[in-house]
Amino acid sequence: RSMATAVRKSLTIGLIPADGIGKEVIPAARTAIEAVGSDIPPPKFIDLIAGFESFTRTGVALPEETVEALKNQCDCALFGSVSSPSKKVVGYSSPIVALRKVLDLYANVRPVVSVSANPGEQSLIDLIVVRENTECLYVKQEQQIVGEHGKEARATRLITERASTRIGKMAFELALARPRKHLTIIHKSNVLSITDGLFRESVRAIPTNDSKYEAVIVAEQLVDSAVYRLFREPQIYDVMVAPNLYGDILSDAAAALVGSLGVVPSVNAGDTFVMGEPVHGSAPDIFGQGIANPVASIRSAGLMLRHLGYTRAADRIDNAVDSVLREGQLLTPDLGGSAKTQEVTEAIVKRI
Ligand code: GGG
Repeated sequence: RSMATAVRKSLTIGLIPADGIGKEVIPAARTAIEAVGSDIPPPKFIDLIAGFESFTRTGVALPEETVEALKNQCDCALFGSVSSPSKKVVGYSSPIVALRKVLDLYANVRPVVSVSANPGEQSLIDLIVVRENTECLYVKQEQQIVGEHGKEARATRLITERASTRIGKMAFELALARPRKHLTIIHKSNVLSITDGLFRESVRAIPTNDSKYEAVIVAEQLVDSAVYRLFREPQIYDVMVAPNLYGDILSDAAAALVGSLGVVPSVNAGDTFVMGEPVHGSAPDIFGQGIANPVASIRSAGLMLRHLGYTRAADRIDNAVDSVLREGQLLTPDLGGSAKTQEVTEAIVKRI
């Protein structure tokens, strides 16, 4: 689904590497964008700050200047990865979760695609996880009290008809544009009949209210059995739409089917803005060694350009990545090789 291509004299892209290997792979994505030349308007890059490191340095995880620059100066953005601590840190809140909300980037579109043996051949795995990006348990309304039997922790899970319908529409649009036109709604409404029930009903109602989606074949699946079937027979899936937490987990799991989290891209998309983001996290265990896989970020840049309507540029990026992966000579350690981030980036850029 492409955002209408406005005629632009230049394309201003906010770069937010954030934490850990985000600092190594976002520069790689920038190089790939620069390599597409006249297939996009001349790119201008604005370096922006966010992350846990920013919080420890300045006390602010998502500076106001970053949000203002994204809203007022940028056409799109690329986000790297963030290292939020697993324990509550007073005053800290995840900047990526906040950014998705403040920019109303309500859809996280995560294509999980294996590289085919030969160019032009059908990929064995070719699915898209469409993850709702603004609510579910990620509203982060948690509290702990001391009850009759000791500590009790509670979290609010928010599901609204509005958010479920708009993510559902995004998923229907994506399914409609694909050859199989198949959509699976993921939920757990046998247990969570009110929250997941509303998600399921809202998505199910979409083709009833709009005949243009009648061509889409709709299936549904409980999230636990969806994970099982994803591992057993991934080829049954085409587009999967899920509430926030299930979508997060499903897409990381699906990444295992295509080699590594290091190759899976995403875009955070709203109606007026798009932000590319690799699905992987900040990988503190390998940060600083120059061995992070740049593919997920480079593909995220391509996906972002595709979303903006720059199809040729996006195709060139995807084809270059596929060709390097297919040749298999330059692979980072997550894919069993020993190549460095920079070597893989240079090989991709050469092919773009
Ligand atoms: N690029 C995806 C990413 O950073 N994943 C790690 C993640 O989801 N972190 C959430 C957080 O740290 O707040």
